[in-house]
Amino acid sequence: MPQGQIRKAISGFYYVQRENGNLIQCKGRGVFRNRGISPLVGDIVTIVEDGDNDATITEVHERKNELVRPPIANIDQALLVFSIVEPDFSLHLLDRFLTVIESVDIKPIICLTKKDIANETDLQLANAAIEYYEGIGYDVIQTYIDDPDLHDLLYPFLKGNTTVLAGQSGVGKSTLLNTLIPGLLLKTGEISEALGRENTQLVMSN
Ligand SMILES: Nc1nc2c(ncn2[C@@H]2O[C@H](COP(=O)(O)OP(=O)(O)OP(=O)(O)O)[C@@H](O)[C@H]2O)c(=O)[nH]1
Ligand SMILES: [Mg+2]
Repeated sequence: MPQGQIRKAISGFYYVQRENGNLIQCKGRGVFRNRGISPLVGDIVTIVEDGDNDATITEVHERKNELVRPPIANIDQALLVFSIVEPDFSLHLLDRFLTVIESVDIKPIICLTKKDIANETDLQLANAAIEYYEGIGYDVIQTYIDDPDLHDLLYPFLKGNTTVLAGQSGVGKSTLLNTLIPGLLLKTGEISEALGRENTQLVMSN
């Protein structure tokens, strides 16, 4: 039976990407509710096609891991986005993120933004942090808005992996995604309404 991965969930419908890349709109199976199964974005599912580009999810496969906020499953890695300034870089918050992410078996990659507006002192602090975290085995990348090297920096990490972006509001997550994926046109510069201020997250894949 056909399988795929849920890529988005809107108003009771799930959009499942098939192996051929096509996205198909699916309903959840009624019995899921009774059994307490709630399909998540990222789930690998079996579907039965009802014709007319419509289908039903009949099985949710075992998850490798899942996050509660936002509710997503089967994440390989997390890009932990921190700005050097505006908002100021926080070692405390970074350590908290690392603890949470690693406890559910997600590989962290630390990403520092806004080096273009950081002063000498801020840059020195950031460089010391980079040296420290690289020294204990983490991958760290540093970037800024419209960085022409962003693709080259990130693609080796992103290719073939399901990645979640995590970070405080205003650190530049949407800006990063807009640079990586021309045409995505996520809103930037505002506090996103749906997801709250501290630890907003977005998913992308491959
Ligand atoms: N100078 C500079 N500004 C940046 C950089 N990255 C993001 N910004 C700006 O910072 C502001 C916030 O960026 P967003 O991409 O909206 O931040 P976000 O992390 O998506 O924030 P939420 O959606 O609220 O969680 C915007 O005005 C961006 O233009 C950067 O590297 N340098
Ligand atoms: Mg955003």
